[in-house]
Amino acid sequence: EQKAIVLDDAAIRRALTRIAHEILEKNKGVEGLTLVGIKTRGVPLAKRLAEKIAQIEGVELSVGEVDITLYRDDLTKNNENEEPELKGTNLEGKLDNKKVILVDDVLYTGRTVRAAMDAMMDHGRPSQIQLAVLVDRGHRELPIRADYVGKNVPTSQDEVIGVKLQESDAQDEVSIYTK
Ligand code: 3GP
Ligand code: 5GP
Ligand code: MG
Repeated sequence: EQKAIVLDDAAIRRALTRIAHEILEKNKGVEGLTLVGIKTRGVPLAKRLAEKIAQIEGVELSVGEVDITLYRDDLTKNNENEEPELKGTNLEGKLDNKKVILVDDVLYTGRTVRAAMDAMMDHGRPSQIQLAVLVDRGHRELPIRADYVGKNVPTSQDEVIGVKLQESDAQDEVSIYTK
């Protein structure tokens, strides 16, 4: 239960500002872009990136949501293959021919991102999908990588990343715990 802060509120703000600039640089502006947050904490992060991009480019991108409910044995034991389960989305018809920036708080095994990509493909045909995460904690089990990373935090299997965001936790802070 020992805890160290890896990103404080200013560091989170700077990381998101940098990622907003990287998104604009890589895509040469906002043309054809749309943001999709993975619930829960990917959604406020996607909204913050949309705000930053609006401040820089003067264009408000839309922000969609995907709900990937995890049925993993570390959380529940409802699923034999340990794949995250898809739940509702509000993406109907919004992704066709769009370059989607998928946003999540923590990237770990990659199974959540894989499920989110499945969900999006069921709701349209994006021309491209890019991935932005606040923290990459390693331990990938699939060939998935992020295009934009707030901070790489190498973890051991018995460590967990704590993510607090103003919108849900009244505070912005990323920390690392030992279980
Ligand atoms: P989030 O939905 O706000 O992103 O996965 C459900 C929640 O559990 C996530 O919140 C995440 O922050 C939290 N969580 C903490 N540690 C873990 C972990 O090791 N695996 C998963 N899947 N979720 C974790
Ligand atoms: P993955 O599917 O890549 O294993 O895990 C990614 C999802 O699980 C993210 O949406 C994230 O919220 C959650 N997750 C995985 N590991 C952690 C962690 O150490 N801390 C937090 N806060 N979330 C995690
Ligand atoms: Mg998450």
